[in-house]
Amino acid sequence: MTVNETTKNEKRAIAKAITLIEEGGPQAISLLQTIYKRSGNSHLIGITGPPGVGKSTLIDALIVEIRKNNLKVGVLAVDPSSPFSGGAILGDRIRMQAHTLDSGVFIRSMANRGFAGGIALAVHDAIRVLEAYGYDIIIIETVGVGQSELAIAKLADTTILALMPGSGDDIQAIKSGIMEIGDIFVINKGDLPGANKAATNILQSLDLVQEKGPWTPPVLISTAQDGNGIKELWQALQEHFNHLKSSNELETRRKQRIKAELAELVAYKIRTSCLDSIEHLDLAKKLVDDVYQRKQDPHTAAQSLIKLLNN
Ligand SMILES: Nc1nc2c(ncn2[C@@H]2O[C@H](COP(=O)(O)OP(=O)(O)O)[C@@H](O)[C@H]2O)c(=O)[nH]1
Ligand SMILES: [Mg+2]
Repeated sequence: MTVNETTKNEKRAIAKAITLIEEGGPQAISLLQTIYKRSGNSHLIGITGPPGVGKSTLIDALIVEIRKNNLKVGVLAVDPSSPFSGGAILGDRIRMQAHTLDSGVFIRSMANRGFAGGIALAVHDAIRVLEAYGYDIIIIETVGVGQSELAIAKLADTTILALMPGSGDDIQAIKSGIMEIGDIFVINKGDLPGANKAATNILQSLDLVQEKGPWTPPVLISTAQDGNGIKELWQALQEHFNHLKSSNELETRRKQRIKAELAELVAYKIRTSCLDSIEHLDLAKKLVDDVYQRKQDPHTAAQSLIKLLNN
């Protein structure tokens, strides 16, 4: 087999694995059981921010920088806010297509359609597949500033918050409480007027919202289209990862993620089995009737249902 074929086969296997994960079900779980031990060795980078600020373009440029260092890089583009945004996602893929011939680059879009356990859980698992295949750097692109984006942003070791000048994004970010999640701030479209002003705004508000710690989030200005500021961004990403590793922060963050994931998984499983019992178990159906007929209040019935589920 030629190197090219090996690469093709590997990428095909990864794509298939991620599809299995998206579909959910027992096959996905047995796959994850097999690969889990080999995962956990990558630098997970989240990049989030409003649509149109240039996140995909930044990633595109970062890939070039990362490949110069001969590291393998995987990209998961997640769009949880718009289930019908096939067009935008396709746009991402076309732009990044130049990289798809490169053996060290894997790019995949994950849209938010019908993931039984929520998209964050599926992304967790997709990351593990890339990790198991030796991808050193994994970049997760998410859109917007909503709750599900926050959940995904928290999947990363390092989170980049990308904004652009003149759009009021900086003010919006400050108001909506997402400043806290940024480890690195990038004002992209540095070629447009107001980039310095936006950077100053961010710097000033960082003083207010983030506790002073051993890591001071840098605020960078980039022009992703021309590749300007990308070297500095890559540098900052490495510095942040080194900081995480040399302090206990990497372990703390990763354990925090495991806690959140376990809680999420357990909640999902209990919810599923609860809904199933309510539909099918006579004792549970009787509880529903009792609540309806005002013989029991929902709180008491819920306690009884928990006991029922535990049996
Ligand atoms: N002027 C300017 N436009 C840019 C820059 N980077 C990206 N763009 C453009 O901004 C638009 C949105 O970029 P995209 O990467 O898709 O943004 P995303 O939605 O955040 O992923 C595209 O038309 C890009 O070509 C930049 O540095 N300067
Ligand atoms: Mg994009």
